[in-house]
Amino acid sequence: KIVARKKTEVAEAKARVTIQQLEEYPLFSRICYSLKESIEHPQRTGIIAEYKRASPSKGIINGKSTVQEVVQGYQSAGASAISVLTDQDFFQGSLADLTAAREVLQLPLLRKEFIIDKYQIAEAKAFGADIILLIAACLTPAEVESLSIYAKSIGLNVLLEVHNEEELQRSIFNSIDAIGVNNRNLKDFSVSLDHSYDLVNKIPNRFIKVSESGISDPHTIRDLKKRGFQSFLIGENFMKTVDPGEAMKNFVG
Ligand code: IGP
Repeated sequence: KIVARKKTEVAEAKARVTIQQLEEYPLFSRICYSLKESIEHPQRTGIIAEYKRASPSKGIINGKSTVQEVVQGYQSAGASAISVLTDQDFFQGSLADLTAAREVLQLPLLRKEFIIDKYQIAEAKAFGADIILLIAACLTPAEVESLSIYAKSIGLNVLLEVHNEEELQRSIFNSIDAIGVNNRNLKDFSVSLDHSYDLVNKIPNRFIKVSESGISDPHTIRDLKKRGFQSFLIGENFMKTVDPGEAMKNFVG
């Protein structure tokens, strides 16, 4: 269903602004930050901190904190990268949020979106992203390959998201930089860290390994690190507080 909705959204967006026009946007020609370099930076935490106003499972998580105040807080708490949801219907996000985040960040910025078309990748670059997400569950292997090759050709970093071994094995290409294991099942929203624990040793070491979703205590991060993850995508645990940046400071401190 989400794929059908995104196809409609992309068709409508293309009718307003063409891909050739996106390529002329000032941000389209910026040089992207490297996700790998930022994750290896010794003063940073490996955390990809997410700005998430709402979600399909929780409804409104934080309707008050603005994107700029939150991402600045995350940046000063030692985030290695920032994730901003751009999906409107499920997450109340937008491309305007992405650009607002870009304005105040000196860190790699992920466009968190259900990407099914090259057009959304051009948009990601034009609105200030450094990283795109490709969700294996929504894409054929041929699509993962062609979309990741296009993203690399315009200088973006590519994060592939998988939820099980079958998705992982069919979706590995050299045009991918990082592989994230989503601990949340996108069909029933149940969360289990076992997905990360089961898959970490099946991901080749040339990829940055990211554990995504449902991380709510520092002990879990230490455990995931021991088992081979370099990065941790965290949203709700910070966003559900009145001051997400402060919550991250306390979490890492
Ligand atoms: C963050 P959490 O449980 O910390 O809020 O999870 C992030 O992993 C989650 O938002 C996410 C997501 C996605 C959202 C992971 N993959 C794909 C939308 C689409």
